[in-house]
Amino acid sequence: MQSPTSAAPARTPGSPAAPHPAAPAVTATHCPYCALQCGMNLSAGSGGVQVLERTEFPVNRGALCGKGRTAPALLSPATRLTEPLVRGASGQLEPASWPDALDRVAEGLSRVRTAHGPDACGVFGGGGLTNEKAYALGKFARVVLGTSQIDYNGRFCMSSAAAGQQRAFGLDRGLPFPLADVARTGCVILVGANPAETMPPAVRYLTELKENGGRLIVVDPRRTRTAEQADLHLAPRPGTDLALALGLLHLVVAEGHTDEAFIAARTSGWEQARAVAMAHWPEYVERITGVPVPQLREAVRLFCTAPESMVLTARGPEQQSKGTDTVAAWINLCLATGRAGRPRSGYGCLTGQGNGQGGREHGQKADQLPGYRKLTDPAARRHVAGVWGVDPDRLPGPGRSAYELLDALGDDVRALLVMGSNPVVSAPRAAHVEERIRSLDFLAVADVVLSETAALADVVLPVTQWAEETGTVTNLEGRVLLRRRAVAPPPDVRSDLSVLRELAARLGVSKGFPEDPEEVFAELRRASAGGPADYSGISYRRLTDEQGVFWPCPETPPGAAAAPRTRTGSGGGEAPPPDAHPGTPRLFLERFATDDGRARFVPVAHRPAAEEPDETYPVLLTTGRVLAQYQSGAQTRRVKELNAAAPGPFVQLHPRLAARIGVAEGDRVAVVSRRGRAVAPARLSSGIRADTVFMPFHWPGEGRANTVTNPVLDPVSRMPEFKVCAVRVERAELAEE
Ligand SMILES: Nc1nc2c(c(=O)[nH]1)N[C@H]1C(S)=C(S)[C@@H](COP(=O)(O)OP(=O)(O)OC[C@H]3O[C@@H](n4cnc5c(=O)[nH]c(N)nc54)[C@H](O)[C@@H]3O)O[C@H]1N2
Ligand SMILES: Nc1nc2c(c(=O)[nH]1)N[C@H]1C(S)=C(S)[C@@H](COP(=O)(O)OP(=O)(O)OC[C@H]3O[C@@H](n4cnc5c(=O)[nH]c(N)nc54)[C@H](O)[C@@H]3O)O[C@H]1N2
Ligand code: SF4
Ligand SMILES: [Mo]
Repeated sequence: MQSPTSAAPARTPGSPAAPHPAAPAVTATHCPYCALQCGMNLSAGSGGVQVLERTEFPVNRGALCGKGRTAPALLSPATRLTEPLVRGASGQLEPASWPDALDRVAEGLSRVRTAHGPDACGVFGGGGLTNEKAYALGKFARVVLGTSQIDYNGRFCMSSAAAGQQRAFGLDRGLPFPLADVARTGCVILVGANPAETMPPAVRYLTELKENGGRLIVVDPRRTRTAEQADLHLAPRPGTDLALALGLLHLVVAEGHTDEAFIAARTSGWEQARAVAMAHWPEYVERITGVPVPQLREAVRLFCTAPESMVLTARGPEQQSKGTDTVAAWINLCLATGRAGRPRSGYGCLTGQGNGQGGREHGQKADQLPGYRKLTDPAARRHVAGVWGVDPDRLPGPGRSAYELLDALGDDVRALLVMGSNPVVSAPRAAHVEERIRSLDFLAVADVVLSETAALADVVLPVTQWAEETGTVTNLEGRVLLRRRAVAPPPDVRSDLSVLRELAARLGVSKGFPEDPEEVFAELRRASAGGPADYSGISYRRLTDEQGVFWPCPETPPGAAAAPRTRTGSGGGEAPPPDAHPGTPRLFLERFATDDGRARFVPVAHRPAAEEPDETYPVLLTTGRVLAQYQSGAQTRRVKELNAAAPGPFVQLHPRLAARIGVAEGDRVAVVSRRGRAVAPARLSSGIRADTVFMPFHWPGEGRANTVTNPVLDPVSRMPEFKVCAVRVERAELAEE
């Protein structure tokens, strides 16, 4: 078979002209993994696919982490799926033809729909899917299956930050400013984010911040590689960020750092928020968080004496059963000090997946329609139904959130289509989720590799990936980018868009599911027009010429003057066509996106984590990432270099805790919660609180961290509490004897 890594480049919109046969073609594209969406050049020649620097792309300026550098390994037929698989009479997955496999999926879904109604068919998407795929998947669920039961893994990612920003600002875009602004502010509080491992090329903005005289404060229960670079490291108990932020706000007020003019002119709700914060005395906050009062004072001093400052959160404070309120508390701190809606100041969230931002804007979320519209808004339903050519009354209402959907499998929801996620490894209380998935009447998975979830499917559809297809993604800055096809896929894999088109046709909808991503994007533009995330002024053409366009970017009506240009700084890219809207690198500079234009303080109070330590489960578990593995590991565990760097799970614990339970470096330890038990080698480190252990979640099997995690949900965002649960930690042999 022809190797996809040596295949000729395909001609796609924006790809360079056909190269000289001897010269390897070079295509400017983007990494398949995280939300930074680093620019890279791919050279496809007889020697295979090489990753080359793409220094002119402003976000990473040529730098890549090891995952990006080794990404071409995923293109190899030895790594990835190359043909459809169906479960045969023997119970094994066996190769099948595409028509057969697609027929089986259509039959499986129709059977369940006929027997149990449309809501018995579920769809589970992913924040790694391109905008076009996310859009088509949401449309497929609502128009073809007629189901309300669609959600996606982004619910596990930045949903609390999204909900918090919506409440405070009336709009959520990961960062409301280009990442480059971080280097030009005076002080950054980085809360529960470890970019040194999760977005290494972004660390240079923190380095530049310090070179420019700015200060960095890191809030993390572990002294991470990121925390090591901080001027001040606060190490709270997991699950206490809300109290910490309130304690800081208390000190802001007590020490006279509030910006009364800003509060009066641009916010509402201060009195109530202030009253709650004043009840959170520094000593009380020290008791809850374990952060000493002098450190709280120092943080307030650094944050407030800088002329401008920012708070950036990531999964640490967000993946909690009070993540939305915690984000509100950090936003309150910014608002009270006038650090929002101004140049080089503000609150931002570091989104996670390649299209974590765009993936939540175009309709694969349970309550959303394209353009970040609400499924419950009659005007939004009319607009999108108009674009889709269907009766608005026939669009289903909001469905269940991701964990609730997984929990309902086998009961109310009996068939599932998964596209772009591996919940067997990544969902909370994963043993239960796996058992629910096994109890389905029918499971179809479209994936690039045989993930742990795909391995349970009745039908596995092998699909094309990043470098084999063109599509748009929206990075953590809200910058819409064109990821270009650079190589031809193996002959027997098809795109997700083609899968949806074929399934729609088999289920009786023969129009409205084009396979060409540019055609899908053209429809997405219309569907998003006038919505909060307006993409209507963005085209593949513009994305080819410019270094991304920041939404909102409405289409300027012919003859109308273009909106005034916003200063773009070094993050903005080249000039757009003269009559086009320039996009919006910076939000909220004049007004917030609420009805009255004012940002809203939300009066939030501390509450404990859902599970506090007790005699049986005396230790806290928190979870997260390591540099060389990505998410459920479905992709990166298949890359030799990455596996060598991070070969398996571990339990990070403090030497004092290790001594107490009689564990030495490398011993197998069991981490046991009310949900289950995970076992992995001990890694002793004084860089973690002694009341807390940490496990990365990238592996299946006995070291699967999510066997242990707590699926309790945030009441607003429906985010599970991945970052804190109560556990017992013991030598694995003890329990096995
Ligand atoms: N190498 C790598 N990079 C990735 C990914 C990956 O899987 N691997 N995934 C991508 C995705 S989708 C995402 S969402 C991002 C996530 O990026 P990050 O949010 O940076 O990653 P995490 O490791 O989940 O969590 C960050 C830190 O939160 C800390 N933490 C744990 N509990 C708490 C707490 O209660 N409070 C506070 N303040 N901190 C706490 C952890 O110790 C950890 O160091 O990374 C993206 N980049
Ligand atoms: N304990 C714990 N658990 C967590 C977290 C945590 O911090 N702690 N973090 C959570 C977060 S933030 C996230 S984002 C989730 C992520 O967890 P998952 O949703 O499991 O994410 P991935 O491992 O990236 O899975 C993506 C799957 O889609 C496939 N894929 C990639 N590209 C495509 C494509 O274009 N089309 C299709 N059809 N498939 C594709 C990949 O091969 C892979 O199998 O994990 C969550 N789980
Ligand atoms: S930081 Fe993220 S986008 Fe950049 S190379 Fe690494 S994984 Fe890819
Ligand atoms: Mo994520």
